[in-house]
Amino acid sequence: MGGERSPKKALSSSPTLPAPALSSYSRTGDRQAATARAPSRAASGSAGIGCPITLVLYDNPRSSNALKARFCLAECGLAAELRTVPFDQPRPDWYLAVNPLGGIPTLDDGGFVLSESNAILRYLAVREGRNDLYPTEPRQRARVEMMLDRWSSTFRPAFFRHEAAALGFAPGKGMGGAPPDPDTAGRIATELGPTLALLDSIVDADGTALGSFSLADIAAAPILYRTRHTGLDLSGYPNLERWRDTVVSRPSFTAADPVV
Ligand SMILES: N[C@@H](CCC(=O)N[C@@H](CS)C(=O)NCC(=O)O)C(=O)O
Repeated sequence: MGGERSPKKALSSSPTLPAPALSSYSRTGDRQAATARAPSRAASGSAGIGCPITLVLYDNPRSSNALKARFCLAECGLAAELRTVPFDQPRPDWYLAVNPLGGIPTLDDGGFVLSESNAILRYLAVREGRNDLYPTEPRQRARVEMMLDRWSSTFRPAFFRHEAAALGFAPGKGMGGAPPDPDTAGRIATELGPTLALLDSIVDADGTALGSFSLADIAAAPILYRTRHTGLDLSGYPNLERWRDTVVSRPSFTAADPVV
């Protein structure tokens, strides 16, 4: 909790790709301050010799949707500058100029600006030719799409109810922005039983959503990770618990600097 992270953390490598080099650009959310405080590596626009940074992620350490994007960047071995957008509402004008809807995250790839975290995941996978994450074969791709949609429409909102009570959510402040309410969290955990059982019944038994690691796992990982901090007990749901433990154990997830 608390959203603290190293401003210039060297991130560990993904299993199959060179070390990603995400670097925090600023936590102020103010462009001028960001420029003034940018770590030299980010300010020089370079992730290393011969490896220029072209990607900018408008980010917040405590945003689960931004963590999805950071996880995907790390999984793809991509370097990016991270520019912190404050949770406070209304969003600053400089960010509304980037994303008029104000949601976090947004990716800027050399002037191509893209918001909506799932769109960012799809774009990065296609950009990097990661057919393992986002298959080109129509039926395999459709299964990933189905899981992404199911997650967004059914399961993520269910988990959110519990997170909001357990961690204390305030609109415009995010998780941790309000006092936790353990009694309500306990009641909601009980209510979530059938939904957790349903999710347990549809995810693969191998520790991934669909039988091999894909964008569906990247999209769910931040919320699965949060259950380790909210006290939501998954021990009665073996596939779900294995899914969480497998996905959040990936080096690329650690490299994405998860913050609850
Ligand atoms: N559909 C958008 C949602 C973006 C979104 O709502 N992000 C959160 C942070 S995780 C946010 O900006 N919340 C507003 C707030 O908490 O003030 C996406 O997937 O990128």
